[in-house]
Amino acid sequence: MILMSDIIREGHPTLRQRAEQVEFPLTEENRKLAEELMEYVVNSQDEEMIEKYDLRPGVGIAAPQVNEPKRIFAIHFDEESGEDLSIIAINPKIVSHSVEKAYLASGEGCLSVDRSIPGYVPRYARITIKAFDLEGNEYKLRLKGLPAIAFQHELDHLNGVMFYDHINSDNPFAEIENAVAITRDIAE
Ligand code: 4LI
Ligand code: NI
Repeated sequence: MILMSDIIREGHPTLRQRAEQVEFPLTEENRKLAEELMEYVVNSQDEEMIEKYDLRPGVGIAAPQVNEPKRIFAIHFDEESGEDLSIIAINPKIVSHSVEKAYLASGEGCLSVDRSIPGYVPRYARITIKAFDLEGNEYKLRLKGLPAIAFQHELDHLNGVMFYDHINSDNPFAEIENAVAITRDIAE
């Protein structure tokens, strides 16, 4: 299983690389990687597992964060979160997006970033995505709200982009044109 000690932190060059496309059928290694990414996010939202393994909670994690520069990530929102999304995304892409933007009013956090970096991270409010599952079947989804934010955050990791690259360096809390604030807490 993936532990915090397996997660690389900002400054590691893999986080700045463009990750490689994954081929199908999946190798045993890539299947295990994808499943372990999902296992991490599920465990990281479980009080007992957090305590036992000293996990940091997250809703998403991407393969480059465990030093595997491959185009795979997992996103999981517990049913209690009010969101309904649990996906392994392989070779994911955004096929269309809203003009409207959105940002988390509390800012974004990242398992690879051990400090709190204040500021608004502008994202698309709504996206239509395509990705492949473990079996190599392509699927299409429309996402909004927190799932849309998380998807864009994780897709950035596959392109060597960190969330703070998007923060306005002159004024981290500058108003974002045409954007809605997302104020609801993820863990509630
Ligand atoms: C416990 C159990 C306040 C501060 C509010 C915690 C279950 C920040 C928000 C969680 C913030 C769960 C999260 C992300 C933020 C902040 C990610 C807690 C896990 C909140 C997820 C990828 C950005 C996603 C909303 C600096 C590791 N996650 N909070 N951002 N939660 N979590 N991101 N922002 N301010 N990061 O971090 O998984 S997109 Cl679910
Ligand atoms: Ni991250």
